[in-house]
Amino acid sequence: MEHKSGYVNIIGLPNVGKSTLMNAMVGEKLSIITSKAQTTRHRILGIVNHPDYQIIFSDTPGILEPNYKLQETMLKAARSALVDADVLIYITEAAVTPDPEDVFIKRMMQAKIPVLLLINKIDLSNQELLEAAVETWNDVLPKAEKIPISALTKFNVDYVFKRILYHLPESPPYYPKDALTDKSERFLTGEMIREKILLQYKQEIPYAVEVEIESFKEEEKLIRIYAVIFVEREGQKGILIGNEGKALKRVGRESRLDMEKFFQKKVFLELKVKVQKDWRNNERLIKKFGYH
Ligand SMILES: Nc1nc2c(ncn2[C@@H]2O[C@H](COP(=O)(O)OP(=O)(O)OP(=O)(O)O)[C@@H](O)[C@H]2O)c(=O)[nH]1
Ligand SMILES: [Mg+2]
Repeated sequence: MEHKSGYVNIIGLPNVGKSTLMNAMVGEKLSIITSKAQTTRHRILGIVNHPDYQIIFSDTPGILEPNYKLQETMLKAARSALVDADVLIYITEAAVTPDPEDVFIKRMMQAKIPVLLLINKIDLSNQELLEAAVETWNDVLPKAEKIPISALTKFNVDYVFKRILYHLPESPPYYPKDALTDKSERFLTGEMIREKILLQYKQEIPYAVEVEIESFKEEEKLIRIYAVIFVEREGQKGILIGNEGKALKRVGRESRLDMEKFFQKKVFLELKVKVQKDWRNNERLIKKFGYH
């Protein structure tokens, strides 16, 4: 058998389970996952290697109407996934009705590449709802293969994997065979911190926060990480730090445990909070934070 390799791009509305699916496929926690919409902000690759194939998954931010500049770059990241895929995965939930006027759905109707339409979270759904969803999608995207899954419980995830392998083109690998992602350790640690913030705070804090890793140094027995958490306003700084610094300490502790698990090594983590006024609407700052 010839070697197979290609890009499998995962798109869908916010919060449908794109990152959960990619992590399940890759077997590593590369993308952060929370119950809040707009958790993923960057396009991130997760690579599965085998002697006979290399599958490059691409997790993307959820498709949304942008309200500020950061969301414009998030939408661009999602759009870019329509362009360079060998297999396209569109994730949805049974209760969501497709809008045939939606730009992404229109693009999928015209797509020449295979589209897998995954109806996720079926552990929360019922047969009737599921059958109705498949019927609706059959009208909208007749050529796409509809597969009910649960990314969380991994129901049918192995079947999706088989379908991807079936469609994957013959090609030499695009990345070295030991590559896991295109993102740096710095990026991944920044995301681990952002995940803890999304989980711990309510309302506007999760969306107003950006994390920058100032320094990441791997020593013999320890990884030493200094991170800055940026917020948009002075008031948010106080909420983030919390009474006697307790809230921030908890973010630090939980992030560190995650990092130690991921890197299999002891981690020293120091967090600082700074105000970067209205960064979400500032093109220069968005670029500086690594959004393209
Ligand atoms: N019950 C159930 N929950 C799921 C399933 N898949 C994902 N979730 C949950 O749905 C929420 C969102 O999951 P994510 O993987 O972060 O979703 P996403 O599409 O990447 O979200 P964004 O990055 O914000 O666009 C999390 O709370 C997940 O645990 C599933 O199959 N069943
Ligand atoms: Mg995500």
